[in-house]
Amino acid sequence: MKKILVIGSNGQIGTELVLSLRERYGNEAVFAADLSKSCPAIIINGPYVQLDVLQKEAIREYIISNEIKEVYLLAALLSATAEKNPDFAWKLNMEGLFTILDLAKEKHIDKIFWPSSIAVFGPTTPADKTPQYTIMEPSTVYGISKLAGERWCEYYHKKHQVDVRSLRYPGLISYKSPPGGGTTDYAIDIFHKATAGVDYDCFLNETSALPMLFMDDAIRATIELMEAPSEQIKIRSSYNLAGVSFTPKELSEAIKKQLPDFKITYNPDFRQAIADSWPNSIDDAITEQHWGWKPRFDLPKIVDEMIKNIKK
Ligand code: NAD
Ligand code: AKB
Repeated sequence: MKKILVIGSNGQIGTELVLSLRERYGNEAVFAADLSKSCPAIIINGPYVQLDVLQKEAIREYIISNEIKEVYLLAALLSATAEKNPDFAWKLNMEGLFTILDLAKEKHIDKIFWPSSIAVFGPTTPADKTPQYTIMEPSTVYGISKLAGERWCEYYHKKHQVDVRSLRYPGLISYKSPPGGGTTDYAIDIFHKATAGVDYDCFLNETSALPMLFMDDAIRATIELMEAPSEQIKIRSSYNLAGVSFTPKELSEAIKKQLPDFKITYNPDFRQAIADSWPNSIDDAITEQHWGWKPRFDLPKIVDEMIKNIKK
């Protein structure tokens, strides 16, 4: 039995990734790890351990003694939280990555998944249908850490044959666990307000188009990438990943088709500048070519799923 560790298991992605990996590989094969002492009820169906990714020796000892062979490293500060604490964001987002890359370099781990983000792009990047290879001058500490991480992943792969795989996730939309402090979080908050019959005051302006992806697609992409034969993974920095692209106004119009009384107002805050520096939409043609990626959820389908499940 291949043993898998998900670090940052209690977050927006970790919760759903742990559940999907356990369905696929068995509950006992997938170890969840996060800062909190107790395991959240939603992932209680398998092993859980309290681990701080910044405690390098504890992480090394846990992975080596439990013979963990695959690591999904999700622990990070996201864009909005990172801007409030840039020093710590840089430390958290980089140090954990080095600890895991080094374990793979020393052959303790066979495979790593580490997520990048559309935040690697910046204000000088072509904003529409942003290609895989383009100008990358991120202006947020989060984006800088993700771009540096991408370069280190590629470096460890080339120099030390580390099997590290990565996706540039867009904003991820989900209902099972709350988002962790990003700029795209509005596209989740809005559904909770709309289904509760409450007006939504959006922290981005009505015309801010951003790339987004439904969580089911993101989890499927992650598992497909990790299961693809190594020779198909020709990009070892990180792959562009596209789903849908919409503005807050377009999203609110789509919600109003189901909840006609829903009202939105706009009150942009510091996150507007972050959104303005990111692409409007992503071109992931190379990703599709290399390992066959295709999203399944368009905007109407996302709206249906979000409203239906939040109401439940
Ligand atoms: P999140 O904030 O919801 O979850 C992160 C988890 O990491 C939390 O449960 C937190 O407790 C844990 N964590 C923080 N510090 C830790 C530490 N020192 N040791 C162990 N665990 C720690 O974030 P998420 O949305 O699930 O994102 C996961 C990863 O995916 C991040 O690297 C993020 O940059 C990336 N990503 C997310 C999105 C998105 O829209 N959610 C988009 C692009 C990239
Ligand atoms: C954020 O908004 O910070 C994240 C991301 C796109 O990386 N959702």
